[in-house]
Amino acid sequence: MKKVAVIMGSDSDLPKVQPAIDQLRAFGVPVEAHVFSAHRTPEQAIAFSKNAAENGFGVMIAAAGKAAHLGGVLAANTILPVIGIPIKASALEGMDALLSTVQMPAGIPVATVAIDGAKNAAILAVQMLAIDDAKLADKLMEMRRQMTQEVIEKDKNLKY
Ligand code: RP5
Repeated sequence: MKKVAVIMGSDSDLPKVQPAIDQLRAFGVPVEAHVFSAHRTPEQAIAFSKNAAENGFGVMIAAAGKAAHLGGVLAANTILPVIGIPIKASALEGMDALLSTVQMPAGIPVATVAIDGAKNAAILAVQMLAIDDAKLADKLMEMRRQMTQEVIEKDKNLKY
C-alpha cells in the first residue's frame, strides 16, 4: 500500500495534526510524519516532495499555520495529491492559514480541509488511496455505516 506523508510546518502544530496520524493508523495506512517549513527549511521541503512518489508515497498532507505556504510548496514539486490543513496558530484564528492554503493559482491545486481539520484530511487521503484498494474502500464504507448508526441512535435518544 502507498504511504501517506504528514508534513507540518513546526512541531508546535503536532497537537492539531495528531488526529490525522491517529486516523490514518486506525485505517492501517502506513504514515510517515515530518517537520518541514516552507520558510525555515525550504530546501528540505522541496527535496522531500520531489522524491515522495519514488519513495512510495501516494498522498501528502501539509499542515501549517500563519502565512501557510507549505501545501503550495509541496504541491509545486510533485504531481501527487496534496491535502492542506490550515492550522489556527495566530491572532487571526486560522483565517490567515486558510486563505494562504486554499487560494492556490490554477495549475497547482492543494485540496484544503477546514481550519484544524486533521481528521478529514486523513479520511480524504484514505479515500484517494481507496480508489484502487478494495479493502480500504470496505473500511471506509464500514466507518460510514457506523456513523449513520450513531446518528440514528442520537435521534432515538433525543427526549424532545
Ligand atoms: C507556521 O508557523 C507553523 O506551521 C506553525 O503553525 C506556526 C508557528 O510556528 P512556531 O513559531 O511555533 O515554530 O510556519
